[in-house]
Amino acid sequence: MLRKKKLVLMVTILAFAMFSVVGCGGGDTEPSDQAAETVKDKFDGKIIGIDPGAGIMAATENALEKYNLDYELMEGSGATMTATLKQAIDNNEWVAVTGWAPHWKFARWDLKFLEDPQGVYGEAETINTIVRLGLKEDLPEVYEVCDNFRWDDADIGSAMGLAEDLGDDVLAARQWVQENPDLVNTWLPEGYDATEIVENPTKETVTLLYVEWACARAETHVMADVIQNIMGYKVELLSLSAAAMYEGLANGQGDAIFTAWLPLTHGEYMKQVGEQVEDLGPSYEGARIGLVVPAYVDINSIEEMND
Ligand code: PBE
Repeated sequence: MLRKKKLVLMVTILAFAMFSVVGCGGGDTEPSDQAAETVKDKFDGKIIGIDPGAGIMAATENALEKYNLDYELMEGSGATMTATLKQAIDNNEWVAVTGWAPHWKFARWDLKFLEDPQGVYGEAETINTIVRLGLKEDLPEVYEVCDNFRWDDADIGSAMGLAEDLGDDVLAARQWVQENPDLVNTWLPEGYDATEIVENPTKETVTLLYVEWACARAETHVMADVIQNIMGYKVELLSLSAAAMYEGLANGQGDAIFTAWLPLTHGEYMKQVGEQVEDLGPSYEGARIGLVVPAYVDINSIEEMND
């Protein structure tokens, strides 16, 4: 009898305790800042950007306007963007970055693009190879290999992954070319073989322009390796801002670029250089830009960033 009474009492105490923990009884047991935390608070009011000349930065300014987002777009670089992403993921915090595919970050972390119902970031794009006028006449074999350059998601993914793992773009490109002779042979002009290395390149100097974006680094260093170590040309690599890259190609200071994202991301730059360059078409199809967040962030659309 006594035991039963004790049990009833305990159940009552337990029920009361649970009731107050859940907090149905009123707001004063809830920490007020947690209740008020908005999506914007969770993102700390920031979108982590990259270099100001990148097309994705202009597209994101556009997104801020179209979706009426009161966020600060932070400038940085591809490297600071991935460092911030890593830090947030290590701390299980929310973070929104200007992100694009192909990129090694999708293999390293579980990430997602936020939906873009207004289509500010466009559809799937192609990554094109663009050369200076006159390259065809001056260096026909170099023009030919640039024109033949084509690879898919697995190819560029492994090239970017190697560069990230080795921390050295030149060594990574050499290793990638060594590991993919069949594909490289489909790019080479007649008479060359991807497994035959030129020890001392003596032919003309070829100048390749690029920006420090992970994909552009991989494309450019792989092509530099092919043109130099298999075809025997001297290769000069120039790392520039996006604007300087397009200007340099248009005024003939550079011979080729491998990172023209079209039609949207570099649409403005291409309009500016107009007929002063030659577009050799896509090396890659299905590229994409947008806002990228860790998969655990529980919103799915850019529209929800205002909640
Ligand atoms: N990206 C990578 C570039 C093009 C290649 C998407 C960062 C840009 O936004 O211009």
